[in-house]
Amino acid sequence: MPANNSNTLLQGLADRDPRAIGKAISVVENNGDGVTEILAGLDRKQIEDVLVLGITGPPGAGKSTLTSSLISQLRSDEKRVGIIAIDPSSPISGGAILGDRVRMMQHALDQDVVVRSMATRGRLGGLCASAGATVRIMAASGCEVIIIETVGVGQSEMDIVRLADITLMVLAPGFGDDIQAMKAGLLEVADFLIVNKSDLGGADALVMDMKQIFAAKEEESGIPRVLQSIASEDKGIKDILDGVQRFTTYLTANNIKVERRKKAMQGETLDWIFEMLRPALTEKLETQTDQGQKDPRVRAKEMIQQLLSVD
Ligand SMILES: Nc1nc2c(ncn2[C@@H]2O[C@H](COP(=O)(O)OP(=O)(O)O)[C@@H](O)[C@H]2O)c(=O)[nH]1
Ligand SMILES: [Mg+2]
Repeated sequence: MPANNSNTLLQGLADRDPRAIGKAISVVENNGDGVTEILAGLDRKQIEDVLVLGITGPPGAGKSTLTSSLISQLRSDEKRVGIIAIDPSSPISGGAILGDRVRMMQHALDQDVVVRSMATRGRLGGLCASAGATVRIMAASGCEVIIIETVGVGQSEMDIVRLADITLMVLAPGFGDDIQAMKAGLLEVADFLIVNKSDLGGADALVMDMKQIFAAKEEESGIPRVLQSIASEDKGIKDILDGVQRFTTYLTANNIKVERRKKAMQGETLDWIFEMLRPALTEKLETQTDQGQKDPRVRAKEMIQQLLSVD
């Protein structure tokens, strides 16, 4: 893409032109012409200021319903919102995606709701390589809050969570097995635990259970981290956004947001280094005639030394 086309696209982002936003995201997803110019030209201040919320939890807990309610509330607060839906590759939630689309339709005509879905499969060992760039493009197009909805707590979801400033884990009564399976990873990734479907029996017991797990976290910041919602009735949504707001202030005041971002950028940079080096290194390996005569670890060390000695 000639430089002036990249500039036109960047101007389109600044103008919040939906076609420019879609085009820019497609260019980064496909590693297309002009990708470097576009990514380098994004407004850093807007990227710095945006709030990225990660929403995760087992399929069926109500993540999409909650996301939709959060969008409605954020829109009535006049915030421009970006949504990145990570389409899980597993067939188990295939049906849910269709449901999400229907629910998302109520925001479809709103120019201040920017929606993009992406698949997890196939890139960087399952994680979605362009999610970070998509966040930044949305930020540059004026989105103030970006919600990333993903499923479960597998490795690729953990990597998506890495992109979020604040992570909300959605649970619901009746998800006992999922919750048991997740407990170990839970404390690591979640900032807030949302007990959704609080209209159903068992919600209070689940809240008590979760409060125990989150006691230390709550004490540390003085902000309640276990919250309840009935997403299907838009209940509890204000409290969640209130908590998120207070927690954002806490993170910023303690330099934690900056630290989280820094770690995320380091991780993403490393991912891209591996992604970009792999084809060149594969080719180099194939031209080596002494195949099988050296231990792979020894050869890897030699190749890295060669790489690092080049300026
Ligand atoms: N009773 C009840 N049902 C809900 C609530 N929130 C969502 N649901 C329903 O739970 C199902 C799964 O919700 P969905 O948002 O697709 O879950 P996801 O797979 O986590 O995205 C849908 O049928 C929703 O209508 C709630 O607060 N109470
Ligand atoms: Mg969903």
